Amino acid sequence: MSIINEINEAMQKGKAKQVKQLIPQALEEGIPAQQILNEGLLDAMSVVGEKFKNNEVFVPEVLVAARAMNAGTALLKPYLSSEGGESKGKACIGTVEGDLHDIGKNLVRMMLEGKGLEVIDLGVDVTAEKFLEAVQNEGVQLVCCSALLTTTMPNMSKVIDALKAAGVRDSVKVMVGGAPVTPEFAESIGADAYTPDAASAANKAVELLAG
Ligand code: B1M
Repeated sequence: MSIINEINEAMQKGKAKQVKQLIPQALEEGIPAQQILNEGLLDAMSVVGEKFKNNEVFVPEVLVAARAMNAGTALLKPYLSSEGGESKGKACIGTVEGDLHDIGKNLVRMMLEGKGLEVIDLGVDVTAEKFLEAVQNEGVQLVCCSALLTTTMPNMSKVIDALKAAGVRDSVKVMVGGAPVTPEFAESIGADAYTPDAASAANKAVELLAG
């Protein structure tokens, strides 16, 4: 079995320790970090997601897979985040109120940092007020909201409303994303940008801050 398949299998089984052992080996073999992320970790998480949808696995299994995923992405971070240097701007990122999914959000943060942005990670279940505080108190220029549930997606709109009510909407850019989010939804709530994945989010962030 190839090492990528071994990572994929360990990931699906939620074996974080094994994932952490295999990733450095794969890197040593010269496999690019992006390939390990896509084929080893993200593909495995899609399989877990499909099984979850079909009631073949349940929350505990998904949770251990998520832990393995976060452990794996942490190891890949130095290889994915390459640009560094002087800060290109300040962003905050969080998963919106009511939503505890953080894997995608963490990947987006990692890619933004890789593009040289300073990023304040507000975590999960972040209220509109917390996003607003980051803008008012931390000098944030870009607000990034992630949502994975159709039920929490509308809370992105609350973030924009809070920025408007406080009179700071025009001084920041707002980006939204996450599996259920669409470009139409982003436009309907008045976000500045929607991107479908972490890499395009990072490119868009640089573009928005430069503009
Ligand atoms: Co949940 N869950 N979950 N879950 N979970 C989904 C999202 C679901 C689609 C599964 C399913 O039914 N097939 C479903 C949502 C259905 C819906 O709303 N339509 C669901 C559900 C129902 C639930 C619970 C309600 C289950 C329950 O309790 N009965 C519950 C809700 C808890 C809560 O949030 N309040 C729940 C709980 C959990 C766990 C805690 C067990 C765990 C999360 C652990 C964690 O994150 N630390 C979990 C997981 C892991 C999933 C699945 C399996 C995987 C999500 C994931 O991490 N994907 C998911 C099924 C699936 O997606 N196939 C599912 C990998 C990740 C890299 O992708 O987050 O999409 P994603 O991020 C991508 C892009 O979307 C984008 O870039 C990322 C990388 O390229 N992106 C952005 C994300 N944010 C962005 C922001 C941007 C730009 C791009 O700009 C700012």
